[in-house]
Amino acid sequence: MSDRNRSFRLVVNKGAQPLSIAGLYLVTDQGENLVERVRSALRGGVSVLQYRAKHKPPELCRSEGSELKQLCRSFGVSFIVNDDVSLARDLDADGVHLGQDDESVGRAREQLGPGKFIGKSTHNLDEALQAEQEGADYIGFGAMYPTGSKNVTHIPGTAGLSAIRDRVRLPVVAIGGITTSNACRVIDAGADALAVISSVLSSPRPDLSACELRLLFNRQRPFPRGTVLTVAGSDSGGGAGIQADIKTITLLGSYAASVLTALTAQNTRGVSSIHGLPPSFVMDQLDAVLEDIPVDVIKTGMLHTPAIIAALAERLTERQTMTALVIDPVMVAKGGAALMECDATQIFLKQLLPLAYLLTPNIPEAERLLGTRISSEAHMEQAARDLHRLGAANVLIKGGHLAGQHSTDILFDGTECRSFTAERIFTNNTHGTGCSYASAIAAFLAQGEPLGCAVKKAKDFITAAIRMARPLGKGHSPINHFAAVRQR
Ligand code: 3NM
Repeated sequence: MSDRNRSFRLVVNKGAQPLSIAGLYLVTDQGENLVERVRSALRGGVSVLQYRAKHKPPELCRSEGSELKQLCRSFGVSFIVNDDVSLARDLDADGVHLGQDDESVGRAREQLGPGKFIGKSTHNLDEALQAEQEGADYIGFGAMYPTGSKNVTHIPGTAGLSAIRDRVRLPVVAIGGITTSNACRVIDAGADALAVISSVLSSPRPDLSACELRLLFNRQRPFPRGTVLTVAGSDSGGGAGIQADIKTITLLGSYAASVLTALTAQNTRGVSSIHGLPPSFVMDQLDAVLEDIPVDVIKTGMLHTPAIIAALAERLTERQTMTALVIDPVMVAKGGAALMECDATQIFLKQLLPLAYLLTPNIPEAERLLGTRISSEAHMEQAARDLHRLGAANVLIKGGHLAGQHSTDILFDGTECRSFTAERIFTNNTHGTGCSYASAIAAFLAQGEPLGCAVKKAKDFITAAIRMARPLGKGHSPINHFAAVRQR
């Protein structure tokens, strides 16, 4: 792929951002509440919307198409019409996508005029080269996998995609059966865009599914790869909090931005005092970062007060686009100091937890959030399911507080539970473990790793960092971020 010419044809949309065919390409389905589901998906990070209105009456196509086009305009998303060149022209769409049986690229270009995208569905190298010769701007290529959304007869798959990739200069939009579980393979095979219907539009949370798929494209970027914003408290001892987060994120190869919620006077023996920051100043920091720096993942740690939690939840809900949120529900320091005020729990449960892409409680935190006792892996699994029911899309319960030769964490993604097991290291030198683990997961997500891989890599990192901790101070020594990264 090294000498691939990715000279995308760009069109400028009425003075707004240049549009391109890359990233997440959403194709519409025939289900109910289409506009609302598309709105949610656009919030999650769609780059291109293709309106595919099979068997709908022309009047409905015009009104629904027009509404979807306006929605795309407000998000800066390219709006493409499937098959129907006249509809594309009437709606002043950004382009049209043609099937093999539709009219020619040249004819469509004549009707739409210059500066519009024309895409063509292809299933093999000959069709792809033919589309290029005809003057298409991009090709659709599929199917990648069997799918229930269309009766596909050709399945060239990722092997077929790799085989055509270096022979075709146009952007390639891979399609067919793409899900969060297989999308990495399709991107790694050379897709410039992923076209999906069901994995986003049949999801109970189109925004989260779109956000998850969009993040995977970061795997193509150079290092430092991806940006994580940590919202947490300062630990003057440097072992936990914002200091641990920034070390972890930076050493693992992502860019770290930070918003401070509180300053703690702290060392390895404990917290001696806390100076909370005014919620309005916490929000000023958040706004300053988000209005300027493209943040891929937000990670939260010590949020301290109900007012900060409520303000953060409100800001994140108001934003036009969604950013993946990893919440480490920090409540009590190792020495017993309260890092979340007691009356904050209800606000946290009601307002912030439902915004979580991933929630990462340890056992005492999960117990406090749910008001139950957790003393086995079966209880952990139940707790993960219960916290998912309260609104967190994915829940990782960390088993470090149980006994035994192994330390097992349980991830529930709304469908299945997965275990992540490592040797238990019998040590007191664990200061900063929770902050660093959640930051490592956030960094790997920002680098385009799917959730299961991000957790596995982060677990390996944190286990090594605990194993290689060196005595420092008179209490719980901090983990060794530097040595753990060198060992990878
Ligand atoms: N075209 P889903 S596969 C519209 O192979 C379409 O040309 C295909 O839907 C092709 O993301 C397909 O739900 C359906 O699998 C894609």
